[in-house]
Amino acid sequence: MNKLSADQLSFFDREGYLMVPDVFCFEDLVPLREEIEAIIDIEAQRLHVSGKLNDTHAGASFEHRIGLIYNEKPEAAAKIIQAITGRAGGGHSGEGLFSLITHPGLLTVIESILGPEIVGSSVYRIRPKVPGMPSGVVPWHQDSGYFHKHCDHEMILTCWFPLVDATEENGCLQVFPRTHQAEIFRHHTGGPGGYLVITEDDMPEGEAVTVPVPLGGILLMTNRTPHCSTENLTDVVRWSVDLRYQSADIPNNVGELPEQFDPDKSPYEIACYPPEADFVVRNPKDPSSEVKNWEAFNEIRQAYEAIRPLGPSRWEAVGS
Ligand SMILES: O=C(O)CCC(=O)C(=O)O
Repeated sequence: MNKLSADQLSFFDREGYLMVPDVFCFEDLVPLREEIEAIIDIEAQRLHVSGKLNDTHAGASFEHRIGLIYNEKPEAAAKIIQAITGRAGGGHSGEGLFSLITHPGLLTVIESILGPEIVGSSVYRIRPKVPGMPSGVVPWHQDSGYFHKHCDHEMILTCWFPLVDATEENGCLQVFPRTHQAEIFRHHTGGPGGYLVITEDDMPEGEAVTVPVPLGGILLMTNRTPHCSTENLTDVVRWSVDLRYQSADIPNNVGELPEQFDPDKSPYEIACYPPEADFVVRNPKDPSSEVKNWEAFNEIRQAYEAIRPLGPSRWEAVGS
């Protein structure tokens, strides 16, 4: 994979987003798909044995299985999804995911925007948008709404990619272009699905753009690009991953254990999102600082899964 071209970079700077096709080949995505399938299988069997699920839909494809389970028993599907996403969304730290986070072609694209010293930013998510499941629909927000205010003017690059083709029909993302140079819009807690939301009154004027992403492609966005995702109107589960990267000089918790978190430090020394672990993925100046293997990545992520430092709390509830 090449670096982004001058045209791609100027599109990203102007619009606040960029879709890049063919970053991954299908084989790159297979290990993560298989990891997810294995968790679904174990959890479905467990629920079946305890009488909480009649049919494990063992023969169904990756694209359909959790949707079929949801149709039969929504609570069983929710339990299985939690086994994949963990306590708060970023709990999976398998080798297949690590190989995508550190994929050399992807990091070359990321480097075009952030420079050569790249930190894997703490918030990543694996999302199944199951047809009919309300929590799959994510309302308008800027990712910075979730981060500490002192990081509002830093660049935390979101890299969103699907594990199946993401189309308008199955609920790909919509972005609000050319608004990422503005301040953070007001958000509220308790939006649809329990997410943060920019309510209609606080949304900027203009037109949203729907961004389908074919399998293998990625959607890049800034942390100040408003975006949302719409309902899945198909019978295919729109599995996706959103990763984030930042340059090494932005506040982070690299090298800090969760029990060492000190909320009284000067704000600029506190990571943009303290509850989960940041980790170095590329640093040509100091290669020894990179998280080189999956075991080290897994260890640091699971330490934060066990003990989650306090996160930002900067918005009021909807209706308050
Ligand atoms: O995948 C989705 O539906 C929403 C993703 C999103 O909002 C994000 O990556 O910040």
